[in-house]
Amino acid sequence: MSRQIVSVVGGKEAAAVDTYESTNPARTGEVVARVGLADADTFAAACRTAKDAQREWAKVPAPVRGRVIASIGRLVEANAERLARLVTEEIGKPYAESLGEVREIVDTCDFFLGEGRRLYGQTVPSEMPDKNLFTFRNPIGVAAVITAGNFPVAVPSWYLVPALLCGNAVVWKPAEYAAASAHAMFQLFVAAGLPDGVLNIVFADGAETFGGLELALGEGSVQKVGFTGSSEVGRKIGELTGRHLQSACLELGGKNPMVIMPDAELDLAVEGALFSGFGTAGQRCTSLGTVIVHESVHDEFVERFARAVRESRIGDPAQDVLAGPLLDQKFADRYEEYLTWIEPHHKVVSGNIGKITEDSPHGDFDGGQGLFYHPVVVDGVKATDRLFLEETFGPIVGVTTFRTLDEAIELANLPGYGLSSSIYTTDPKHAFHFREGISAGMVSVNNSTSGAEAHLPFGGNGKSGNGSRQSGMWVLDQFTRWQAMNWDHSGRLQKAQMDVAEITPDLAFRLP
Ligand code: UN1
Repeated sequence: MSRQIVSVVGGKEAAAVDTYESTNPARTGEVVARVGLADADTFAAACRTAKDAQREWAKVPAPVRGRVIASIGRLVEANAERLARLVTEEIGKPYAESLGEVREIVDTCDFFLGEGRRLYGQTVPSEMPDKNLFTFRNPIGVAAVITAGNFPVAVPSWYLVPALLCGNAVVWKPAEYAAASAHAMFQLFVAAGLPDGVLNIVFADGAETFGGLELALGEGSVQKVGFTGSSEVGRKIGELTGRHLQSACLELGGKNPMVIMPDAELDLAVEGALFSGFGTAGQRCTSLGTVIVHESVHDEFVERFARAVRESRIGDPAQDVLAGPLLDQKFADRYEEYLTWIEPHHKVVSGNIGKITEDSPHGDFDGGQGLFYHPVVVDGVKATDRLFLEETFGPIVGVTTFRTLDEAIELANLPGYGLSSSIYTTDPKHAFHFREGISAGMVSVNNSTSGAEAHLPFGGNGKSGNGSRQSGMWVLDQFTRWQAMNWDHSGRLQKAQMDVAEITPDLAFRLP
């Protein structure tokens, strides 16, 4: 029996105007949840409810809010297998990865529960006597969080946990094709004791969400937007928030490069390329885009990489497989379009392309009733190719060559994204030279492009984001605003810059 779920605003179920069926991409006939979709007015109303609830939530002492975060972590841990099974069922992520994803929520809670007892401000010396300066971190108000479904619970937790800890209220709009996983996580957060209205979940399509956000920004009931999704939508959200003098935390696409130096350990590089290219069926924003391999090791690398890809296990995500299906039909359709970017000068070295079927199996797997696709390695990619320049969300990796490290760095930066990157080398000089030159927010050395840890800054530059960073202490600047306070206890009006003591130096002094 499939679940029926609807938006929850202020602790109450909200009206739906449409229904969406979230299906299991490994067996597309199976409905995981029937999701009631709300309209723009409901989204805006949720933001007003959040605004009211936020006032009281901000008064709860931060250490007490930290205890709520601790409880969320415990609840998620106690429900880890259930939640991970649901993620696997709904978006087809291999179970081991789903468990890792759930682990990432717990890691995030572990980090922020202590922040409740820090949220440090500063004491700062004044330029005048008998005057004290302080800084305080204030909550921003209401955060509207709009997330993708490839990480249906971990990535939302990067926004939700610090936002709530800092004393904000949240309206969360998850991807509809991952609605059941999101709803389950929402229930765990609420069970930790969050007062009604502090966290609200609204299911809506893109157009209604955008309309609702526009209304809410106009009414002054949203002070921050957290968005994870495509560069195209990110641009629109950035424009909208900018028009209302608010800021967005944008985590967008990637065309993540992996540079392989002639001194690299090739087997390690192959393992890294396999996981970051085809783990999660290539559907991470940190997934590998293009391998940029030194021309002297190109043939050897491509041969080993292609073999590893051909021998990889694809299939039922409940089993021990490298990759399951694509997230949803919408993603499969888009991925099929990327396959049309393969041109006559390219060489597909991995075998078949397209959907895995009885007539086109991957090993002994015939794809069953699911959205399973062949992993594709395209050699001979040129810097002017669409395949090289644009994100191709899904299981396809390009390969190109270089002569000098500077040339490799130029190629790596060329598409204009800047989320993640990787270099395989045994020479520290190369690693640091690469780090300095690469435009990405994240750099891996002898590791895949994906798999960032939950307490490092996560985020991109260029087409990958607006420079905002999630995770760790860095995200605090997204969910708080600094307030500066000065307190003069001299009993007189001391004017800054004017009533300041001066000590006169002898600037003409020189050593004999
Ligand atoms: C994403 O795909 O939006 O580093 C995030 C990684 C994961 C997060 C990916 N921890 O690959």
